[in-house]
Amino acid sequence: MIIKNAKFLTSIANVDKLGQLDLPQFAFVGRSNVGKSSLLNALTNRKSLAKTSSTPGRTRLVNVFEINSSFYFVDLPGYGFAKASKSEQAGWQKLIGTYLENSKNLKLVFVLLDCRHDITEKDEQMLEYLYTYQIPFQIIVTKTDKLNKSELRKNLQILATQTKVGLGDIIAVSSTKKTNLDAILKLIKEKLTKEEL
Ligand SMILES: Nc1nc2c(ncn2[C@@H]2O[C@H](COP(=O)(O)OP(=O)(O)OP(=O)(O)O)[C@@H](O)[C@H]2O)c(=O)[nH]1
Ligand SMILES: [Mg+2]
Repeated sequence: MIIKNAKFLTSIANVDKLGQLDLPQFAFVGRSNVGKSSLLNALTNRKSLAKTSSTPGRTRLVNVFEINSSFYFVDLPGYGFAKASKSEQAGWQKLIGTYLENSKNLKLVFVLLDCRHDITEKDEQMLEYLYTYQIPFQIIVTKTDKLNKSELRKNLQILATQTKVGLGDIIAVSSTKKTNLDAILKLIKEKLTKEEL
């Protein structure tokens, strides 16, 4: 899979507008600051298609990017952003939930976890939610450039146990170093039919 072109399509703050997305979709979820927007940029080879920030809570809307005129990348707001007010958090949660439950064209959800941290209660809730609604997902472990090989191996084993998936079912990437992005692109290709590509 080669990403030839990527463009920002729209930002959605209102759940009513979500039904208008008519191409296949791949969504990125994970706690705030885990690297969702950075991964999207790395995959599309664009420096700042999706806005990234060292300040958590940067992405507050559902941002939709059109790829190769054939599918969408959907950058969802990060959960567990401590500084957001309760009502703000509840609003995002509703937006994310409504999106995930109602997107008929949702092919796969990438659930991002930071290789340096244990999974949080919010991550567990997200995984349970995806199981409950039978939404296909793929665990992506991010920021692998931040650890040495043996630390990474150890943490991947821990994360595999915590998420109850096999170690082989985890894709570990670095957006900064552009490591292992091919594995994600390959998966995307597999999820699309010939007509959709
Ligand atoms: N070293 C390293 N830093 C990364 C990597 N990916 C993201 N970062 C950094 O992590 C911070 C957060 O990245 P974002 O991509 O904005 O995270 P996000 O998940 O979109 O965050 P929200 O929009 O707040 O939910 C930024 O400072 C990035 O530069 C990576 O692979 N390696
Ligand atoms: Mg973001």
